[in-house]
Amino acid sequence: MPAAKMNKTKSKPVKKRKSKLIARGVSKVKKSVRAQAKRKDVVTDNLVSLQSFILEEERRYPSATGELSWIISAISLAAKIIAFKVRHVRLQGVIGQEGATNVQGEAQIRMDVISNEVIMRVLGSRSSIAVLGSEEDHEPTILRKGSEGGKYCVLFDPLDGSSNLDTAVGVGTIFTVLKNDPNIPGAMETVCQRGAEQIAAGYVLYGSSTVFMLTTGHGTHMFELDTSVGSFLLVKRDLQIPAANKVYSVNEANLEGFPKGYRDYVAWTHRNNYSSRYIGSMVADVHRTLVNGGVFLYPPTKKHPSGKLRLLYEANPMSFLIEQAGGKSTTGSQRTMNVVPKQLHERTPLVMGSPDEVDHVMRIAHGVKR
Ligand code: AHM
Ligand code: MG
Repeated sequence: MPAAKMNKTKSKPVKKRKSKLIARGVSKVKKSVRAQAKRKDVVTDNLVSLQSFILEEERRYPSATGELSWIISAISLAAKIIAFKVRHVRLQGVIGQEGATNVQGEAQIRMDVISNEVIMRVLGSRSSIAVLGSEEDHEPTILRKGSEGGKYCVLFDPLDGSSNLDTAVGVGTIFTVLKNDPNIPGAMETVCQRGAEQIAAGYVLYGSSTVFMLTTGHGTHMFELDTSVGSFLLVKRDLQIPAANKVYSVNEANLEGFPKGYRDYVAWTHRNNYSSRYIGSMVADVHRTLVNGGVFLYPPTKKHPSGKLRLLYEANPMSFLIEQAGGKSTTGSQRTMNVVPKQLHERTPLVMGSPDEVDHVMRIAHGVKR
């Protein structure tokens, strides 16, 4: 066979095979992009950072001064610093107890103190803040009074669930922003506002990824920290909690000490094919509940007859996020965000999550037969 002919006959099938392979490759890529787009947990929208998201929110209000945006931005800076420390607790030698107890009489973990300092430092310089209140401090800290300005108060739990740090379990920062009324003289009175008055609230979960959840009263939005660029990026706008899911989250070891109605509820879940999930770190338990549905509860116990969780900087911000995602939150006797607080560290019983699941708890806890 002449050489030219040989080449022709041999090269044709190679070219064809090549173009077939390319075509197959392209269609595979197209399919995978389509499949990704269908999966609701994959971001296919434009990339939006927390900073630009806040600016976009701010534009809803022509009279907005941008002060709230500065506060949220400062909290995100604190979150990045704390996230780094949480991920390196042993390497940085910050594991273990501080040796002191906080105002609640609980042993302070070193990271509680460090996280508190970080948040105090990033928020302390913001001229828009009048009062800061932390789980770790006895009294609210007054930064500005009366004519010195300060439009807002920020309350926070710097590192919730910190006793879990030893075992690398997810922990978190919870915060809420309230309006400051310069006419109210005492800091304690100023911060004692109903949850329904919150201007913004959120939490940061330092888990297998670092997640920032935020609400300013227009839905609940989820951001994830991209460590390569050092920014929280929007991964879910307007998160909706599933209406129901057969999962309850409670420290069942306290069962004997629960009021009868809550014992009945737990017994009811056992008869009705429910699953139990309890991490013992509120931010992680509530985050799972928000994303997957179910109910998270901390009822009154023998040890904590008024509940264990703190109303102002744990229950209220979480309730705001849950309600904005279509869920419910109650103290067992009223909407959590309607409680009029008496002091910064007040505790409350809490039931929150998917609306149908919260209804089940309340129906059984109040002995309503169906
Ligand atoms: P903390 O703020 O001192 O960390 O305590 C709050 C934590 C929550 O994260 C969690 O939901 C709860 O305490 C767990 O309590 P318990 O160990 O009694 O189940
Ligand atoms: Mg806490």
